[in-house]
Amino acid sequence: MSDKALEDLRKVVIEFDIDNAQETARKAVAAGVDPIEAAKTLTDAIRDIGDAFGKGELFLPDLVCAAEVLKKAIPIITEEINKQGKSSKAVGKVVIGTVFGDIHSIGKGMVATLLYASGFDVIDLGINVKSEEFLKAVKENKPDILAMSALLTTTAMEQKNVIEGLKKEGLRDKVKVIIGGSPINQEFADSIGADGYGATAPDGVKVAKKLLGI
Ligand code: B12
Repeated sequence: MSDKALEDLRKVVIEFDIDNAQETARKAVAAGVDPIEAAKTLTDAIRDIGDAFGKGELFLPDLVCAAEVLKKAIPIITEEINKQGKSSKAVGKVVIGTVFGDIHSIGKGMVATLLYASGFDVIDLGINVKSEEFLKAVKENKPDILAMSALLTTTAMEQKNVIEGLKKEGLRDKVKVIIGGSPINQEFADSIGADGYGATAPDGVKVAKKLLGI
């Protein structure tokens, strides 16, 4: 039953079936599918769409429709993750956002959800977040961790701009910085002076906890 539910979730993405996205996600939850597994299935499916777009086999409207499917399905899955996961006491505070020039929200949203479900207080600044806005949020909220997402090779360097801004403002040693997004890897994270990198949302939680010694 749960394999069929996962198959159906994959199908709504690759068939751009926006109308059935919510219903399919609800059915998956009702069938008792592990919500993390469900989120991974949706992610893998949209990555395949992205790869086909990268190869010129699909076009921008296809990306938009696949993203719409995820936007409808993910909230139902994340609600379930939250229901199952949230512990009562905050283990730390995170400010998170997608960097300036970048409007990709889905991966950042998943990282935010899993951090929340793992007990972190999460302040989500959204997408297209300017360096100044990250710095202001760090000053005002004093988070333990600043998490940044970038999905474009052209916006990845924005993560470095923010780290440089933290240094200029004397804030660099007050917050741990973690980064992620499809063009990011450990080597890049090291090269811009980030404290951690996660390839997936669960990795993000692991690295955040490790940095705080939890
Ligand atoms: C959906 C999508 C869109 C949607 C976004 C909708 C939305 N609300 O997010 C729309 C259609 C708007 C879009 C637009 C564009 N896109 Co787009 N998009 C994608 C696609 C297919 C999927 C992204 C996604 O949501 N994946 C699912 C999530 C769950 O995965 P994820 O984002 O990678 O996040 C995971 C990890 O990376 C990690 N993670 C992410 N952030 C963080 C942060 C931290 C701290 C940590 C620890 C971990 C972490 O955890 C997440 C969960 O496991 C990708 C393909 C791909 N392979 O990524 C292309 C892709 C990213 N897009 C691409 C492009 C080119 C564009 C456009 C420029 C297209 C255009 N010509 O206009 C615009 C750019 C707009 C802009 N200024 O940002 C390229 C980027 C190429 C490059 N290397 O720069 C890709 C790779 C497609 C391709 N193969 O060419 N896109």
